[in-house]
Amino acid sequence: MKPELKDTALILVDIQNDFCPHGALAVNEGDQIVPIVNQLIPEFPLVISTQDWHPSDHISFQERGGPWPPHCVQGTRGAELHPDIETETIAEYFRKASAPDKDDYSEFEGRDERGRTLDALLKSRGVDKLYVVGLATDYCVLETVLDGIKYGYDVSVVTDATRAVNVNPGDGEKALQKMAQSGAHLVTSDGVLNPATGEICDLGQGSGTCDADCTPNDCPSHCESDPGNGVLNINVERRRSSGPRGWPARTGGRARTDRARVVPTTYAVS
Ligand code: VGL
Ligand code: ZN
Repeated sequence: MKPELKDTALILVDIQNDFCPHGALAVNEGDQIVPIVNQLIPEFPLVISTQDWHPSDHISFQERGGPWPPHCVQGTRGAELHPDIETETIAEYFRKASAPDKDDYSEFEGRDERGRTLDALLKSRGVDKLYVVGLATDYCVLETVLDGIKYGYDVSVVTDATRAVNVNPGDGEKALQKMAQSGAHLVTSDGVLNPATGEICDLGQGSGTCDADCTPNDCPSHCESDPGNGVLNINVERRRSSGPRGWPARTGGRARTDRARVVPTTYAVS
């Protein structure tokens, strides 16, 4: 486990057969996130998996006037998690949208086998940061991330470990933008697994990745002293994170976390 991911949970949103190729509500490339998710799992002290879990007469199904073909019907193979997910260290499972007359996209509406909500479980474990992966970007990932922020968590979305339904082209991109605008961090799995690469410089004006435009003036704790050399000094960052002689780190008045924040340039938020 990475020490910077203490108090952090990884939430696997609905990585189920029906949302993967050949499934009842197949998400393009839905299965391609599985190897990435499997790489992320060992890095987190708490891993939680969720399922869309509908009765066969669910209100979201087209035969009842809903938008979707029947999918993730309780007890069917389509509702099972993708078989290649490494489940050994998944600590908790939540299921949602299991009453016939109500649909839910947010996993915060789900319950575990003891009837607990996700928020109650997370708070009982002292979790205050979430990393969200899974299916689909434009529905359950989106609503789970927005709810997570609403419930007070620091939420990161691992963008390459999500895929969108894209009922309308671009829905997935729009959903990511909405998450970022709502305060979620958009990160890549590479940034989580190798935090020295592509770290976001958010101390100076014009936050952006530490690249050739980045000077020590912009981001004194990130850059090597050589102006604009584009090299991250991760050791300096680590030293500063706990501050001198027991004092909190100086952050220029902005809340900071110790971990790397990586924002792919296409989704960069100002
Ligand atoms: C989902 C559509 C219908 C999801 C669930 O998990 O994103 N999408 N039901
Ligand atoms: Zn559903």
